[in-house]
Amino acid sequence: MRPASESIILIGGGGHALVVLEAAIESKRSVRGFFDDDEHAVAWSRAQLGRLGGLDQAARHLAFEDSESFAIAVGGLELRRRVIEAMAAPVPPGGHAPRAAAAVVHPRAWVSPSATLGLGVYVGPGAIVHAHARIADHAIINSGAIVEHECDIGENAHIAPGAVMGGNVQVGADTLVGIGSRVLPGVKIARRVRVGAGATVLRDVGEGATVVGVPARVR
Ligand code: JB3
Repeated sequence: MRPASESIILIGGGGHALVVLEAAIESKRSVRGFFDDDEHAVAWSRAQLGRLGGLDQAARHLAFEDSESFAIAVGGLELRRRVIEAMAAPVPPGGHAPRAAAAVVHPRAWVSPSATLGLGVYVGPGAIVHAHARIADHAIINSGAIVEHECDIGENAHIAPGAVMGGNVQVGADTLVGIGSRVLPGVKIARRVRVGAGATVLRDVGEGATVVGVPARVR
């Protein structure tokens, strides 16, 4: 049986890692270090968090470490997806499947008791996740974002700082909803979409599209 009070490690050591680190510390989690190819990454140079190895070494480390969970702490969605796949890869001989990813929720976020958060989700300070919203694994609800009632946010989607999702909005996996954008109630945004910063989305958006402007149009 693994100990209950495990520490977490961060996979990534850049700007997004800094905010995940502070949210973890503020919520009384212990963070043991980070993985990043850059040994001078800001998690070390600004926050003095120890570097444990390169990004590619994280899955192997976790396969042999009984007491640690992890949080993906890079912001780029394609790189996050590569890390998710690496964590799901076959376990090396003698190792074990990594612990489930840890959700990191800043104590100044507000998450409704009826909302559900998946594994490895990050919810930043000032964010609101309202009644019966569902946030899938590894999604980011960044600082000050609002996810209204019954929204469905897909795996590894990123709701960027200050973005507002009206009630019953659906956001597909690997979709970025940009800083300060707005999505009207009931709108469905498919997978791998990019919503530009400040856009106002009035209508459904199809897979892989990039939409910008007010009202948002496909670019
Ligand atoms: O806007 C906000 C509030 N946050 C942004 C966040 C969502 O995304 C933030 O401002 C950044 O723009 C971005 O944060 P992130 O992903 O931490 O970016 P950056 O500070 O550039 O750090 C990325 C880390 O991943 C760096 O330390 C790189 O060494 C590493 N990295 C980036 N691309 C990579 C690659 N490593 C590998 N192995 N391969 C890559 O392609």
